[in-house]
Amino acid sequence: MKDRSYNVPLYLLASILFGIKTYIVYRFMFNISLDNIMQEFILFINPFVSSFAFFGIAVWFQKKRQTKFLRYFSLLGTLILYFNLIFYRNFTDFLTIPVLFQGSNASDLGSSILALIHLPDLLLLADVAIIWFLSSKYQDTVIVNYRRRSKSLVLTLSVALLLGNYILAEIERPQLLQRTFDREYLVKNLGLFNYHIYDVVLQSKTKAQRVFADGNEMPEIESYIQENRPSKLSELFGIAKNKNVIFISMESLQSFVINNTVNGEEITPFLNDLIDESYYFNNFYHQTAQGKTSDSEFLVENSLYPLPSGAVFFTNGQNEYNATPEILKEKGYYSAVFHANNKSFWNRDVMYDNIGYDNFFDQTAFQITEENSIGWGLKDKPFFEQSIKYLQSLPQPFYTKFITLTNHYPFELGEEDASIDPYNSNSKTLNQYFPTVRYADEALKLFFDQLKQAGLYEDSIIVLMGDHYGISDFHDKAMSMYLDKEEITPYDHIQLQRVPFIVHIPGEKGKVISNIGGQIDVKPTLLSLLGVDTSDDIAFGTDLFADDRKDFVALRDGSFVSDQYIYTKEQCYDRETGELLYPLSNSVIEPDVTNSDGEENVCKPIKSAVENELAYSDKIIYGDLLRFYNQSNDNEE
Ligand code: GP9
Ligand code: MN
Repeated sequence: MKDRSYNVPLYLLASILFGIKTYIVYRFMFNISLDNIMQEFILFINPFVSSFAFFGIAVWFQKKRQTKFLRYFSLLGTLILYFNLIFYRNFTDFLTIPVLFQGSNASDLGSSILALIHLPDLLLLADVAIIWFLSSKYQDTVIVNYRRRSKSLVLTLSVALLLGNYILAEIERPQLLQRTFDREYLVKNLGLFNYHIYDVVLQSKTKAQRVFADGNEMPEIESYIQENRPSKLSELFGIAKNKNVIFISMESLQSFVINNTVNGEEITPFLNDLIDESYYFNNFYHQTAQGKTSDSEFLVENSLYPLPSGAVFFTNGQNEYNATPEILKEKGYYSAVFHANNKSFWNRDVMYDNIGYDNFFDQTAFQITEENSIGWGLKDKPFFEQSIKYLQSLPQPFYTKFITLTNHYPFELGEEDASIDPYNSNSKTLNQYFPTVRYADEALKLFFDQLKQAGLYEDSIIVLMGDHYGISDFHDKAMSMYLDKEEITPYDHIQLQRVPFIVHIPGEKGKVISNIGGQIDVKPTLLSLLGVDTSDDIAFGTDLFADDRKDFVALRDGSFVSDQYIYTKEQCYDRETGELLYPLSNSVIEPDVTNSDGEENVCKPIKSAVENELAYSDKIIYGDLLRFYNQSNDNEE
């Protein structure tokens, strides 16, 4: 006999049960960090939003199909959730399409899989059992047969909820989808299932571009690179042969703070002293785009440009590369990265593995407590302190990269760590930037001392680089006040994209070098110091110490700096004086015609060269072209 009193629509019940279950898994089985109430709220709603959207589809089917749909979708959803959980228990990360189909991670699971399955996990099937039970016992009452209007209403509601969820997520993390910071962010803001859909779309796009590439573009690119190579090795070639490399990526450090003061206090006393005993490049530009730190890493390791949008670490983290750690491995180097953040941030775990890093000391390698962290996590001083023991234990020679974190927007610092006062302007961001920069400077000083104590200093070269800007255009007014300028012009904006690049070779005097350069040049520069022949390398940068270098630095948005000019926003400036050369300020003329004095636009030829170079680099990445190049190289051997 059918019990007519039980008539909750099954699709609704399924959404709620599945929502609750997903929330429990998110909150208590995954280890998702929640920094504020808004994040808690989003994490709470998204399981329900996505399960309603999926199970809501059921209303469009007739009885039999609807029953099947609800049964099998709750089972499938549970399996997806569960596979992620098992994967997460081992890797503290979420599944991605490449991991499933080609990655090595998933296969590593094999042996340990039994240990990752826990008996209480069976409870995760509870709602599936309920759905199956109700759908067979009360099929007539729980399966809905809506009119078209109600069906559309369910659909409209689903879309509205998804949209609402997305808007909240965007508020919490602007450009969440374009930038793809971190799988954890995507999961916590959009939910696991929406994350998987996003991942599938992203991966198919990448795949499609790759499929149509066959490598016949390579010879042209190769000859372009050969033509632009300096004809002679630099005088410093091999000066640091077989030395350890300690590369320090300085979060948000811009050049304008170097040898500068705030409220009458020196901002970076340690760096200012260090520069006197190092090679310091004061016209060195960052070339990053949306992938921020990861873009700077990409430039440094590969001497290729990051992508105009998205983070190449994410979109093309599985490409074939010929990165510095791989090259140095052949020379007997051991390589490691130190960074006290979630290893999946910027897809670093996947990318590092792919480009040959032997070890990644991520946040799990560090003792992180409430006291020793601020803002994004572990403070720089304890970060360096805790790293030393690991560094000492590495086989030598080593190639290591340290990525600092404290000087990150919003530049928070406890009173006990602030040695100088904030600036005083309408921008809290700029005001707080100075004390955090100083903190980072002090952390470096400590690190150098510890390197010396540990006996690691003498045999190493230490390279420091700012990863990207810290103060965006948004703070131009405060910035112009600080720099004592009337306004920040587009020319000033480009000049503010300079970041410090310091090569410290113990025992060498060094000097200030004012030639222009950029992050793209780090790989050839470093390899040349280490005495590694790079004449076959597909790299767009050149050794910063070489004489006849290519005379422009391309920024990722197509702006450029050349020996003589700075070009940005269709305007061409004299690099030294900042004078606007073209177009004249009162006329809006297309940049490829002459100015009102009939003079040829001096920036135009360089502009085409820059566009051409960026396009070559993008082609390599989108088409994964190095898989053809590296292959043909290997075959020749
Ligand atoms: C995160 C750190 C900061 O791990 O590298 O990233 P950013 O926001 O600067 O790219
Ligand atoms: Mn950064």
